[in-house]
Amino acid sequence: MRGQFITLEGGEGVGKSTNLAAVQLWLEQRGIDTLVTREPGGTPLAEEIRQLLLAPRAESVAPLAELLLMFAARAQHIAAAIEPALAAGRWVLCDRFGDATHAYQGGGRRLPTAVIEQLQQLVQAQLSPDLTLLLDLPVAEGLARAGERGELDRFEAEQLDFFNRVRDRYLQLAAAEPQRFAVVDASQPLVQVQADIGAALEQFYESLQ
Ligand code: Z5A
Repeated sequence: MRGQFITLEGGEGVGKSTNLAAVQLWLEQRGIDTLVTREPGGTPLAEEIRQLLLAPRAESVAPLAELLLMFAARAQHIAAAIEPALAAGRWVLCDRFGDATHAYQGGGRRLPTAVIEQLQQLVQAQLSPDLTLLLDLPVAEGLARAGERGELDRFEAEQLDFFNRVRDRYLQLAAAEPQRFAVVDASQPLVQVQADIGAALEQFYESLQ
């Protein structure tokens, strides 16, 4: 049987990395063989593209060039890692996926949705997450948390307005597909965030039985 595809999404500093480990543990405790991966990245070539995308640089990057690089990395990730895992019955847990493109390149960079959807159709075809955990946090709180980490990458160096557009777009995506998204209030203490994530996973798991 084909595996399930779970993604973790959210804006800057919402706690994706922190909670990814908790989701992984939840899956392991149920004996579910899982590929844990991330975007952009997840294969050697896609990780090289990630470095190109995140590196601060003097040359300004055209939004369309950024979008095409995101989808180039995704095409490789799907072909070399995600699809083979799902086809083999493994679950895939991915730190960011296509919703991040709508939020960052669509919301943040203001690229038209129709352009993103065209590339999505080409690269992802029918592939869509079965469950998306969206960690939601006011932008200022996320930036304060992330700010404690030191040097900023090319996205982290963006302005408040950019991150507000990213958050708004994520919430719009979640409202449009409530059956796929579980929105978790990431401003709560970590223990409560993880309890809410556990409840969403439990509900999803039971829906498959
Ligand atoms: N990007 C894009 O533009 N388009 C796309 O299609 C895709 C990606 C796929 C890299 O992503 C960039 O790629 C990303 C969007 C773009 N840029 N940005 N921004 P990334 O996922 O690698 O980068 P990131 O968003 O900066 O994630 P991160 O660095 O891993 O941060 P995080 O996972 O959200 O946060 P964290 O490191 O787990 O937590 C931050 C701090 O908060 C840390 O000190 C924690 O201990 C603390 N924390 C976590 N939870 C709590 C709670 N509940 N209370 C208090 N403190 C907490």
